[in-house]
Amino acid sequence: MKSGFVPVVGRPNVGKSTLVNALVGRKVAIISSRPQTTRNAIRGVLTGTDDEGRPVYQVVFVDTPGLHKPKTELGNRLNSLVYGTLAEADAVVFVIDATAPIGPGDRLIADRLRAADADVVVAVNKVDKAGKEQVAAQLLEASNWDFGAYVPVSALKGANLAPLVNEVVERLPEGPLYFPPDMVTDQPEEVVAAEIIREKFLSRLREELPHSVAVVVDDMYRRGELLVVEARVIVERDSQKGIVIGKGGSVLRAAGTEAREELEVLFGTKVHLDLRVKVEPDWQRRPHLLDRLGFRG
Ligand SMILES: Nc1nc2c(ncn2[C@@H]2O[C@H](COP(=O)(O)OP(=O)(O)OP(=O)(O)O)[C@@H](O)[C@H]2O)c(=O)[nH]1
Ligand SMILES: [Mg+2]
Repeated sequence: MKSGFVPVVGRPNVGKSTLVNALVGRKVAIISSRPQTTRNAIRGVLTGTDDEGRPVYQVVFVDTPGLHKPKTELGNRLNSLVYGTLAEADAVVFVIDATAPIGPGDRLIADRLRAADADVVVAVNKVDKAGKEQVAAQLLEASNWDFGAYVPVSALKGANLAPLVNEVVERLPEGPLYFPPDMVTDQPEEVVAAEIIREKFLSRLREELPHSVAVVVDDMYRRGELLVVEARVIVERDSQKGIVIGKGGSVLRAAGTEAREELEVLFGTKVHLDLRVKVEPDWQRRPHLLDRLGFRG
């Protein structure tokens, strides 16, 4: 059976997480229109089966943070995390955005992938939003990199994903089932819950603020019919605390309600979400706080 680990890499906001979710058929990673949404390596497992339901291949996609010019210690750690995933890669999906010109950021990643000797499939994403000529020009320019395959896709519409999967599976070695066939992600429930909560704040916050927000779930436990989720929303400054809470608590309430509703569907139970906002000055720059928040150096 063909199986292996396949990091999905690219610049921020090109649609890596949307693509991984579409490939595995479930939301394993949160999405936002803000760059630098993803902050860890998230495994999304796709197990292909034959007519009798027997596994015939298994791709462990690894969604990764967008590669960017780091401005903080967090940024440094996220970039090294991505490059670290290349060490265990059997193939790599390199995502570029069909609606934006190929830039120095994309070229830098292409160079790093070549240096790592990775077996690369380039996914030209967002073709639903790009003109035919734009897509053709993009494919032509990207083909200069001389990677293994180039597949235009729309992660959002789920278009042309089968050819992408075929190109990936073709590149995998013979290997074992790394995960049970029905398992889609190996993220702990606390992490999934924290990410869903963070997602609800990202879309409500402007400019640099989304980067300043982290969410930690401290406890999850049953109380009668209820699943109680205790979480902290961490920001970097007092002024941000006000924004995250909103006028009369409006932002906190709206984000909290939306998060609770999604958690209820996900866990199949009524949820009580206990959200507190806490200021940790400059947490993105402070190594010991990053350690505590789970961002390994
Ligand atoms: N039109 C269109 N939009 C897309 C597509 N894929 C992703 N998007 C949008 O692009 C934005 C970024 O998507 P993400 O999946 O969060 O991008 P990402 O590459 O994971 O971003 P980071 O985690 O920040 O690196 C969101 O607003 C998505 O809805 C696509 O195929 N078509
Ligand atoms: Mg992402």
